[in-house]
Amino acid sequence: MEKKTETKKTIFSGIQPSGNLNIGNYIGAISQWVSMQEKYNCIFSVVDYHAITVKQNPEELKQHILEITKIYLAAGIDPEKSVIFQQSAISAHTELAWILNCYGARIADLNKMTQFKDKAGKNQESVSVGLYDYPVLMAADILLYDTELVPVGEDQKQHVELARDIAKRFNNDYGNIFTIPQAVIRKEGARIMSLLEPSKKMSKSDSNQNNCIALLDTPEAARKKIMRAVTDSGTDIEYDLENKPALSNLLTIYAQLGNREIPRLVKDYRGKGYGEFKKDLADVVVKFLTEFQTKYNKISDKEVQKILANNQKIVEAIANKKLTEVKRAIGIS
Ligand code: AQP
Repeated sequence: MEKKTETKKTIFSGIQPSGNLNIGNYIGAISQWVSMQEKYNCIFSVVDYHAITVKQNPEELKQHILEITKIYLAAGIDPEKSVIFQQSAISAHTELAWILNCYGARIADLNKMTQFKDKAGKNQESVSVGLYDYPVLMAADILLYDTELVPVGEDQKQHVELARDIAKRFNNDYGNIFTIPQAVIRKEGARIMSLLEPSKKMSKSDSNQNNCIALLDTPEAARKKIMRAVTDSGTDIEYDLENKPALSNLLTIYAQLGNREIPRLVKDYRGKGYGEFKKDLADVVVKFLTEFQTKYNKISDKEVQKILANNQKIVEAIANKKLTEVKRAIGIS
């Protein structure tokens, strides 16, 4: 990372290695990060302690940690400008999370979290305590680095708001320790929906991977998924979230990955059918994936391990400084 300057704001964000990263993660989160690198001090984490809130296969988890780091790099995160690190390597994250569990977070807050309700479903009593407490660890991730901006997809907005509330409560009791963060959510593409069930979010841990285009899907597989994606009744290509949610989602993907404007696309496809639209969209997705994977395949495991090891020291120093400040404030250091 370039030297932290007083004039540059710090941004922090992360993704959990809980499955195959997909174009939703790319459009909603990673693509925003890439464009913010010049202007901000950037810290991006592979948040593996978040992934284990749901049981992971150890070998797959190990693989996904390397994979995500490579995806960050292939997407354009420049290790000369931004810091990429593995969350579990920095013990300050879990230490601060514990302190915030005690001082700042409330049961009433966690009970409101929609992601927990969605993920736990009917099993709220039997899922892990970690899944319930996930937002407090996320607050710790953010608050450790005096983060001002958190670029995320729309589903994470509620968690960033909780981090703000926790920081404000803590500051109220112990002085001005934490910077109050703010979520940055893009206007278009903040919530890419599932291909077969457009009422739900495209999610990397979806048990039906036909709902998602993974960044590492083969072009042929991605093409098939697009061609099989559900569409709405009618024949016109229109952007109408209420009446044509499936098509609106496909138009958003087209616009984001093909670098096009939605109104222009709607104009270009006037009088044309869904079949032609989907075929062209598949071409756009295949082109994007092919270019992305060419970059991805050039990055070695060794290179990734070296970046993670080097950055551990940089990040540890920042995180430990904040943690010490917090411990002093509450009287345990
Ligand atoms: N469908 C989406 N559209 C736009 N943005 C999305 N993000 C996730 N899904 C979409 C954003 O990508 C980042 C990933 O965050 P995460 O891995 O910490 O967890 P998540 O939000 O729960 O993402 P997933 O893909 O749904 O993972 P699983 O299935 O493991 O829970 C965040 O910035 C998120 O907003």
